Amino acid sequence: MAARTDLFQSPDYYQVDELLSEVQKHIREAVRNYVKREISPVIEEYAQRAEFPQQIVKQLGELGCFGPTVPVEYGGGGLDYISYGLMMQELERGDSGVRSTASVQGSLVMFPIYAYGSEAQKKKFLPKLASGEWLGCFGLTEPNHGSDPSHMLSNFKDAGDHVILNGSKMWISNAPYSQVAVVWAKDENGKVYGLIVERGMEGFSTPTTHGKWSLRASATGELVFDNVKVPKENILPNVSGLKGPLSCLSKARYGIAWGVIGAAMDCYDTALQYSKERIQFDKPIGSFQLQQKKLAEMITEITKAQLLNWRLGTLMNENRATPAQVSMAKRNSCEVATNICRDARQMLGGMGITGEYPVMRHMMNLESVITYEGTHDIHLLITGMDVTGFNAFK
Ligand code: TGC
Ligand code: FAD
Repeated sequence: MAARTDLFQSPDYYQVDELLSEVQKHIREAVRNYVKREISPVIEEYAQRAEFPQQIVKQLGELGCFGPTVPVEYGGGGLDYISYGLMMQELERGDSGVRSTASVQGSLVMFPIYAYGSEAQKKKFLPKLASGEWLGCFGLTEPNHGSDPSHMLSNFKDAGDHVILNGSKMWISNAPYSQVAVVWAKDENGKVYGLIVERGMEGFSTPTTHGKWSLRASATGELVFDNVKVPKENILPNVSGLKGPLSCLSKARYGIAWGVIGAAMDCYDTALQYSKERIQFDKPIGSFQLQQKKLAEMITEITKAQLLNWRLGTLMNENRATPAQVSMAKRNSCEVATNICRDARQMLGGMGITGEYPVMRHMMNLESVITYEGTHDIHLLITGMDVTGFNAFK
């Protein structure tokens, strides 16, 4: 398959660009150019082969996509949340797996070490994670506890200067290539803590998950802990309880809300161009009302989501965004993006199922994104509980 030339033109129907600062636009441009240069030409091949493009780890570190909101003194970017959102939008415009690599590293590995770690932990881990020298992963989900992590079985017991960790985690992005895993497990009193588990610790393994039809260019695996000796200095000292992992998820879900709109923008742009070039019944298919309805609805939903994301970013910058607001944006963006990618695929007819165009890859990726970081149903129930005060989970 020939390398794809990326001719993406970003839709901005309501001049949302005018809401962005020059710095934010500059950051977006840098990431967009990186995606055009390094991701779009090769990502389809990696996805077809179900292979993780390992070179992106260093590249994303150099570009500043790991921990952009972490302070500069720890190797982060010291940037605001809208800049972070724009980065995720551009990366996911390339591929959800690329954005996944960045959002796991920044929001799920660097953020908890920064927010809840000791000074020694921050100094040891953050600069290497920020630069891409090390890759990290986040272990919360277990084989029998996905939406309900409160019943997790992974546990550790006190053994003097270290603890003994047992259990397993499933569906862990980046796991097979990670040097570091932030793992959530219960102590002897059933209280949840975060542990930094390092590759090479005896009894720790990360088997790869095979056979995915989605996120094929992202590496997914298990984390298996068989009496792993974890030094006590690797326990995050400043958080306990489920709010530790859940607060990380709020940061990552925010990034996803922006990210999937990037994928939707790519599908819209592809379908729009195709509709002007593809002739049937002696006319471009874009001149038929049914195809125009799809395009009109796509650009309407993209524009609404861009504005919602921008407003949420403003609230994040002011430290006023609630987890329920983040859930609403994650859910809305995933729904909108999933529908847009499906419609775009239909507009491309038979060509829509091939790797000549990015649409089917985005469409399949989004089936994971609408499921991870809290399923579509879970986010609906979070909104439902927020507005009614009634908990419908249990
Ligand atoms: P609940 O009693 O509601 O909450 C326990 C404590 O946590 C607090 N909290 C939050 N804090 C910060 N941010 C949030 N989003 C929070 N949500 C809850 C809460 O206030 C409470 O604090 P405290 O002080 O009272 O103890 O917990 P619950 O057991 O009833 O569960 C609630 C529920 C179902 C919403 C939650 O468990 C949930 O969100 N489940 C979904 C699980 C999930 O999202 N897993 C994601 C795994 S990671 C992943 O998918 C990575 S994919 C990465 C990629 O490749 O991009
Ligand atoms: P389940 O929780 O078993 O849910 C099955 C169905 O039941 C869903 O439709 C759900 O909405 C519904 N359901 C569950 N509870 C309720 C309820 N109370 N009311 C109504 N409906 C309900 N996890 C990590 O920890 N780290 C990672 O890096 C990570 N990466 C991932 C990468 C990929 C590619 C995938 C697919 C998953 C990843 N996950 C990761 C796991 C992901 O977060 C979980 O898959 C997700 O939280 C759902 O859990 P589950 O798959 O066990 O589904």
